[in-house]
Amino acid sequence: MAQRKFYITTPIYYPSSHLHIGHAYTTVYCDTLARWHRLKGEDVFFLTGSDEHGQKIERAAQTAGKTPLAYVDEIVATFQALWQRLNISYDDFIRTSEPRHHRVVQAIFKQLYDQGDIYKSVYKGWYCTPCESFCPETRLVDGNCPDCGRPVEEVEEESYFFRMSKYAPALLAHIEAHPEFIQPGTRRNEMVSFIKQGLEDLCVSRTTHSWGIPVPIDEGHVIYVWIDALSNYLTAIGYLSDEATYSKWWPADVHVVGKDILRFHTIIWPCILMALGVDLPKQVYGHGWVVLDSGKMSKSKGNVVDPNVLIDEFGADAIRYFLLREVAYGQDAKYSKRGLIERINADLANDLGNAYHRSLSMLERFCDGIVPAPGQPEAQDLELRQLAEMTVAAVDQRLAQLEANTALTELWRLVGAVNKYIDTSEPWSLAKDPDKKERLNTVMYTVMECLRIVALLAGAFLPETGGKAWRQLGLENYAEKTAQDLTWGGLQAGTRSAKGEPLFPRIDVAASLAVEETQPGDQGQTQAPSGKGAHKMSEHEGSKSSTKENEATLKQPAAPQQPASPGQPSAPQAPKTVEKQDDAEVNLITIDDFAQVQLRLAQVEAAEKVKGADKLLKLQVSVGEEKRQIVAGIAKHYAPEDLVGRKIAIVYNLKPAKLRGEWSQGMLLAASDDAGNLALLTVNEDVASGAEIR
Ligand code: ME8
Repeated sequence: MAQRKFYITTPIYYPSSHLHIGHAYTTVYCDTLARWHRLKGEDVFFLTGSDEHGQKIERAAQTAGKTPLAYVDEIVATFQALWQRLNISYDDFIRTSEPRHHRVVQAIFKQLYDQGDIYKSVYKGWYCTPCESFCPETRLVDGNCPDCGRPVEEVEEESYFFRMSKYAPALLAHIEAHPEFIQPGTRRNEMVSFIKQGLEDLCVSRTTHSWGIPVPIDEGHVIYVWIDALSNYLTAIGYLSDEATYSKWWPADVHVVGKDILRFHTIIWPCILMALGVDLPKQVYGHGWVVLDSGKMSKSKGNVVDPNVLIDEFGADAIRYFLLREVAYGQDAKYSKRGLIERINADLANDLGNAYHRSLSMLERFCDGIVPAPGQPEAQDLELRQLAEMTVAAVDQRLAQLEANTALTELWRLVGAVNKYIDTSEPWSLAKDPDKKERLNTVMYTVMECLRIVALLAGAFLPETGGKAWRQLGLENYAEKTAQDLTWGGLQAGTRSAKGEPLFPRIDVAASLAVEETQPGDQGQTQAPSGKGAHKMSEHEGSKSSTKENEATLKQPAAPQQPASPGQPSAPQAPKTVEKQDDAEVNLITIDDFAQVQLRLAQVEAAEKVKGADKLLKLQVSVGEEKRQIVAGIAKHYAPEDLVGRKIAIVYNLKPAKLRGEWSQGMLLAASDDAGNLALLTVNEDVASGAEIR
């Protein structure tokens, strides 16, 4: 059977300014689809590029004292650098200033002119330079552009026009016959009613600037934006230059755009294509906006979020994950730095990172780091296997429906199920009983095989992480894997794992937001934290603090000697000098100091001794939905089995640290007296695990 092809495009972005996370979203989204279709063994062509002509760029270059080409060269280089940092796997980057594109655009213009679909007339009306768009007076909003809200300029000039109105009936018929053509479906009616209002002929040339492709039959004119820009989708695949390549890829399987330019792609572009006698793209998907709390990102508001700054701080995959996860199909999504960090901590560090880290740790401890051969599966093993198989199908189905966010939800359901399976099958208990070796092997194999499948599935969304996870499992040649490798049982017994650092360190929310607070010009859209509420979100990060340091912490009393009560005013009402003296003597802290320590109730799910450390116990606890491991110096006072099921108080936002090679993600609280008695702090009433202690 012939190999299926998949041709996907992003919009070509204007190099009039730098790209922000909205542009990054579109491109990451397309990259995910491209990678997924490649994994499925399809022949993929993924196109992106830059839309370089026009008055706006000409003016910006003038202001910068550069030629337009020198100006765009510099900015386009930053686009390409950003795509490299985000691991965008495009097959071609088209620049509209390239000669290959000039030839195609001029030929298209000439054909349309020769067949009478382009004619010369006079344009009189309103023009929005930022949008590169003419606007009928009836659409102006308070005299401003209806799309961007900025002032329009009145222009009158001789122009060429494309007879778009002529193609309206055929376009309507096409939309009706192909309901999948405009995505999301909710936007289809909007487009249909726009067409039904009557399409005006489209102005396709300008004389007010010269930075563009000259009209082939009239040197005083340059071809105006949409014929120039939209034709990039044809140029890049060899239209009019390489028939075989062109007919291999066209029609495009999906043009992905933001909702701002859906109309251009579902009305102007199809009309041009119909006039040329070229098939229409199979689908055009207009996704929603990435917006800020303060509304839309815009240069003039000074609130655009630079993806480079976020990649510097959190890495490419964290940004990719956030964008793909937050933007629901056809909907707008909010970006805030806090939201980003919460996603990283909850989904990447806790769920995904923890699943690998704890599993690989157990494989090392219980199986010498070598994947064992499984024994007879039990019901819960088969259930997990079934879920893994269903997840492969579900991710595929969601991506076929262009829903990257729900595809991730499906994948995370599997990650969550792996964590739960570990909790309930308790490999640490099985490992203690030599009679249960076969059961342990089955459990460990099931876990590792799930994680192998997760690593492959994750690659389309998080290419760096997928590869890293794959290597930690001891596997090779990640880039060469295909959907066939998603079949259950692909993991060979005997594979030696290579556990490394956790895939995602936890981020300290308060510290990260505090950096932002000190750099107001940087990511000015996010509110700086203040007061107790802000600290409540604080979580701890992957830490390099030494074992020694943490053991010292464990031995110290958990609470200050004279803790401030929650109702206490934040500073004593006394003269400053006295206050200072008192503070020093009794080690007073303010209520704000206290608020920095997050205390939570946790439930002990499992406990065991730490090998080679007679004072330490290792507890698996749940804090609400979250699973953590805590190592505590209480082995002399409690037997592991006495702790299971107990609710204990923990310091929730302590930096994780390693104790005798084991991660401790928090600290439990205990009271101890001089006689050597020790008792864990717990609650007498039924309060849910995860509850805050204040
Ligand atoms: O329109 N949220 O280029 P452009 C999500 N050159 N996506 C966003 C976004 C946001 N806040 N802001 C921008 C042009 N985008 C033309 C396109 S195509 C033949 C010509 C994304 O630089 C989204 O994909 O203004 C939007 O359509 C595109 O960037 C606009 O990029």
